[in-house]
Amino acid sequence: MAEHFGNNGKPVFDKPKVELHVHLDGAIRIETVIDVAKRRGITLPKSTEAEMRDLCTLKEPSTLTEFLGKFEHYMHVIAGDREAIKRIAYEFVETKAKEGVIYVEARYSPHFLANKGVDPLPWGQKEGDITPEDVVRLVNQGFSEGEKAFKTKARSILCCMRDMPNWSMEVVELCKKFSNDGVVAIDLAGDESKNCEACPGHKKAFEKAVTYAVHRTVHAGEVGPPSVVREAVDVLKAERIGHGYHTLEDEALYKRLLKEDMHFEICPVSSSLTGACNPDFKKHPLIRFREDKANYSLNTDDPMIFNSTLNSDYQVALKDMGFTEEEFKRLNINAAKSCFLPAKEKEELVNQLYEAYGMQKSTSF
Ligand code: PRH
Ligand code: ZN
Repeated sequence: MAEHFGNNGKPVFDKPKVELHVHLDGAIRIETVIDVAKRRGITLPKSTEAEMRDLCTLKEPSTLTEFLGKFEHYMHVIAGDREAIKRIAYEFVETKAKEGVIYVEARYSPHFLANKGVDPLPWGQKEGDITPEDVVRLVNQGFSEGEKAFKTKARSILCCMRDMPNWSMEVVELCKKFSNDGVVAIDLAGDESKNCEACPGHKKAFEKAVTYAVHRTVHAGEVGPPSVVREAVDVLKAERIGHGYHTLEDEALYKRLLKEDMHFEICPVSSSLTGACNPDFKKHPLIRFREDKANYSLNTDDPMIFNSTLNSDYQVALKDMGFTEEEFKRLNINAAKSCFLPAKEKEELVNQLYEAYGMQKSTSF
């Protein structure tokens, strides 16, 4: 029987947190999708909220490919609509603030939310007037209004998609253009099970990212083999790894990354439902990462599709893996230290956590 991650009660770590791996488009409220669909006169595949929720969420361990198919049920509602794009960004900050997150890096593909200047136009949309650059501006607006209202800071990571290498150069140019304005890094997301090696388009974009001093994270070793992680680090020059569970299958690579203090963005609930890891949390790679005092964070990935909150991921760590309050503090400080904010802002964030946790800066774990 699958766990129920939804309505999950009291926070297990009721202290300020940092989240580094969450997709904006996987964290939309289903109520918002329904509301926007009504306003735009878009017919949804299901007529009630409960049925829509059922359609859009994964309840049992599945595959990454099936999981990625869930976006098709609702992305056409939000994409290509200024008000909706800004709204999901604003509401996202509200949700994160409620979860006790004080700093979040949210990722999305600007192309997936646009309806102009994108080839092919996603989600069967008709050509409109919102370019990928407009999308970035709209998300920025939603985030900064959200920050003012809810006091949680949100920054963007722009995603290249594994099966859309022709979008990637534009993604890195957008990262550069908005580098002092809301965007902190580039990512490579999508179906690693189908595209094991990064296409030349991605390699070129990540090379450009290095020359532009744009920070880099890559989804790798989520479902793919350790070679994908090696490529992410050695070729794409990733500074953080999204998921990275399968790194453990190559002991030499794992040891090397431990030594280099590579940050792993771990998403426990996600990994059980996408089939990335054994759904038995007692056998989860996170246990090894913790034993080795690796540098990692805990993240939701796509809470709407997993019907989860950040607390679900902390709950799994507490109940199934015996995590302690001290480990929760340590991993959040590591997350803050590995975030992509400029140095001064990062230092402020790290200090904020030390203070909230009642710890000395010199504390070693
Ligand atoms: N692994 C790979 N790709 C993912 C994941 C998962 O962590 N979650 C979302 N995505 C993809 C979706 O296609 C989404 O539309 C896109 O990343 C940009 O957010
Ligand atoms: Zn992800």
